[in-house]
Amino acid sequence: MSDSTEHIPGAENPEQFTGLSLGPVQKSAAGLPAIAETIKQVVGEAGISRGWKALAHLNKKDGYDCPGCAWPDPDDERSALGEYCENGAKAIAEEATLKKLTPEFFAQNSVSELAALSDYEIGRKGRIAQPMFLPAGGTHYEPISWDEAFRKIATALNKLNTPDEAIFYTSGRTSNEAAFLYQLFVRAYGTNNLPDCSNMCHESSGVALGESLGIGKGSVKLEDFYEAEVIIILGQNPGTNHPRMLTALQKAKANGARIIAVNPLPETGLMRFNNPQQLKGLLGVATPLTDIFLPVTINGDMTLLKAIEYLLWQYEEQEPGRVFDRSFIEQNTEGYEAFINDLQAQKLEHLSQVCGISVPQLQEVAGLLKYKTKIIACWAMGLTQHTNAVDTIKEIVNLLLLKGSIGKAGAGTCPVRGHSNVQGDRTMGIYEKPGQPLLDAIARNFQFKPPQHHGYDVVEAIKAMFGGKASVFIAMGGNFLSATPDTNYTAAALRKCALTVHVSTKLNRSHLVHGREALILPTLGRSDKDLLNGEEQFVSCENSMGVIQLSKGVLAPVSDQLLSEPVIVCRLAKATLGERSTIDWDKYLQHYDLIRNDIERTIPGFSDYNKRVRQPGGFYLPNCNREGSFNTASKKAHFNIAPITTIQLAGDELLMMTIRSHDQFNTTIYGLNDRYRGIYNERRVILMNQQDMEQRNLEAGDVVDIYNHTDGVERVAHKFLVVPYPIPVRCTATYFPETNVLVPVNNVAKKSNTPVSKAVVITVKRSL
Ligand SMILES: Nc1nc2c(c(=O)[nH]1)N[C@H]1C(S)=C(S)[C@@H](COP(=O)(O)OP(=O)(O)OC[C@H]3O[C@@H](n4cnc5c(=O)[nH]c(N)nc54)[C@H](O)[C@@H]3O)O[C@H]1N2
Ligand SMILES: Nc1nc2c(c(=O)[nH]1)N[C@H]1C(S)=C(S)[C@@H](COP(=O)(O)OP(=O)(O)OC[C@H]3O[C@@H](n4cnc5c(=O)[nH]c(N)nc54)[C@H](O)[C@@H]3O)O[C@H]1N2
Ligand SMILES: [Mo]
Repeated sequence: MSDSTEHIPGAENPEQFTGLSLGPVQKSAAGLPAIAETIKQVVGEAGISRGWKALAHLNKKDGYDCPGCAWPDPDDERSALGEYCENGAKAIAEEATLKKLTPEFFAQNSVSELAALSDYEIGRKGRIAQPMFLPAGGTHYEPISWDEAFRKIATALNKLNTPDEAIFYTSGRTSNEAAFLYQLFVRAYGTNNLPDCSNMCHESSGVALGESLGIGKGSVKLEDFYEAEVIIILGQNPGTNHPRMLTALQKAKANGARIIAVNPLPETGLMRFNNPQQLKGLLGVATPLTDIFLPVTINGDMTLLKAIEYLLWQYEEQEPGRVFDRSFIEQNTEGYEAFINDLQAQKLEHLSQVCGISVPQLQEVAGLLKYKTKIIACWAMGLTQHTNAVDTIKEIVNLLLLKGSIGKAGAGTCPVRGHSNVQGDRTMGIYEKPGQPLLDAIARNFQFKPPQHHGYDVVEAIKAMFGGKASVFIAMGGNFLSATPDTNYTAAALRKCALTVHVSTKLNRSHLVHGREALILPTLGRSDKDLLNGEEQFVSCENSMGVIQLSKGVLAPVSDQLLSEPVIVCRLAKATLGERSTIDWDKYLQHYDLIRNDIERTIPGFSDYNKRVRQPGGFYLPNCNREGSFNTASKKAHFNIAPITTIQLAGDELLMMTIRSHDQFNTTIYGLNDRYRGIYNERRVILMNQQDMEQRNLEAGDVVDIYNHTDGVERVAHKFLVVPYPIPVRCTATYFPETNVLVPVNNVAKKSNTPVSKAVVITVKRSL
């Protein structure tokens, strides 16, 4: 047994705090501090000339796609100052760093020593610079050649009783080209076990939109923001997680749009914005953004939406045909009558109580929406990571359908995606439940019969490993251990594997909580120059609004040992499938254009891929909703009727949402500050309402342990500092991933199977 297996997996049981200091919640987002932070981060990690080069090419039409979020770039003019934001720059700094992990580093630091570091410290160590192998029983990773690494994986895969005993995870940074080859290899090998980060992210959106509207993607384009009359933002913190969205919101406001924000927290970025790319913003003149802020209770959104619909229906009764878009409803939808019958039976007072928004405030919202027809609804993790997430998102659709707000300019659905190519990976077939058209296209084009039965999603994959049904785990990026729920359970699951393999840019905790043997395969990041046979290559990505764009790295890789993701997949496929492969992997190793040719033949919407992807700004994929049609079985959009569900809290229980601070990208921790929320130099905090603190005799800075007891299992996150915060009563917030140890693996959203990371039932106790 390696000594690392004695370690508890997370940074969840620290010996000491880093030194919390509290300041005021910031009044506006971005401005000069954001620029200062950008420069500090990038120059600090990459040096001046490399850092400047990295920033100069970020999100330019001939540059590379930001590895930060999936927010789109403007189709027309791109800012001369650069189409990036503070947090995009942090993502670049993280990747462009000149620090690297040499074999000496791994020789000096045992796995268990590294596991004792915090996530922040682990990330600071630098880029992985050569393939590394941890032998069974070993205490230190050792260098290994690429050929030997591929041979080991191939041997492990070919030894399994069935291909379904292997799991192939994908995070959302993987390019279209790499993702397409990866799913092709996995299916040729014989399984659909392709869980991805989407399972924990916007899966609920995909399911809800697919069932209601016939396409699992959003319908709006960036330009729609500039024409919208009302923009509703639910469960999303754009100031931190999609900062360039603030520019779009600012422009929308200038054109007369009104903004409604629905969030338990008064997130700074939703309130006011100092555009750092405008002189006014630099001088500190902020644009107010939100017109109506609704501090909904955690998981109160569906009730809130129903209350708004109820009021709109009352207005419609008073002025028939003026509030609802009757002709849109008649032509394009089904289920309206039944929906209205159900709505009529609701009690406004009750709805108001459940969602925590007063009747007058609800009336204000309904009054604003009454005669408006161009409405955009945006949402992210605050809606998707709940038990009733799919129904809540369908409730958004209900509202938009009533108003005829889908398929016209200035209106529509806008699930704001997370990872920069998470949407593209799905388009390329990274999906454990592939549709028949994809499987048929693969069979036709590649002369093998792909497996037809569904594979494991993330939660099923964890359980399969735990239960001994899967024993080889391969990850194309990401940090599975830290991103998934129930950290201790997941750790036990990974440790039962015979082999865990990570294709990674940076060291993370998933390398340190491993199978009997483990491999780390270093890969090029988005900003790295990718040379194949002496020729520079580019890859392509799909942003949140369905635009396919090329991405070409510009920086010299930190080591000549890094391989690109497409090359890694090809070599792994050759090693594993050998003679039995019907796919010409060597072809793809000549030029990525040849991968794109095969994508074009297999995936709809990519005609003339190689030509169109080279056009400045790329091209839009087809989107039926945008074009005013609905690809459901009946060709109509569906009204959905769902019951109001409330989470019953016993005596001293509270609800906890796990959220992102301003200084992190998912499990990558850039720093210890959450500037906008006024929380500095500490991540182990729990944000609580003053009233809940008083009831428990707690004061700011007191140390508590946090418990969850779902399914009779005691889960504890030790030692968190109490921070009083404007958050609804009985609601609390902590940072992901420190509290993933509390998220029960069995508590998942209905239909999408997404872990419920935003409504964890907890109790807090003063730490002894
Ligand atoms: N800088 C940076 N950018 C990122 C990321 C990052 O970590 N850092 N992550 C990327 C990824 S993968 C994703 S998915 C996105 C995530 O982007 P977000 O979804 O904005 O991320 P979260 O921090 O999870 O924030 C959820 C928001 O929902 C609110 N919320 C929580 N529960 C509820 C609820 O029940 N109802 C309502 N109405 N609101 C609720 C929280 O207060 C918070 O403001 O960002 C992407 N971009
Ligand atoms: N409690 C709680 N849990 C959550 C969430 C939450 O809100 N609350 N959010 C969920 C969401 S929305 C998501 S998307 C998941 C994220 O889950 P993941 O995508 O698995 O996690 P990340 O932290 O984004 O992965 C970071 C790692 O990816 C690797 N990496 C970075 N760039 C590249 C690259 O270009 N190529 C390769 N091969 N590797 C790269 C680096 O080694 C880095 O350590 O977490 C989910 N987990
Ligand atoms: Mo995400």
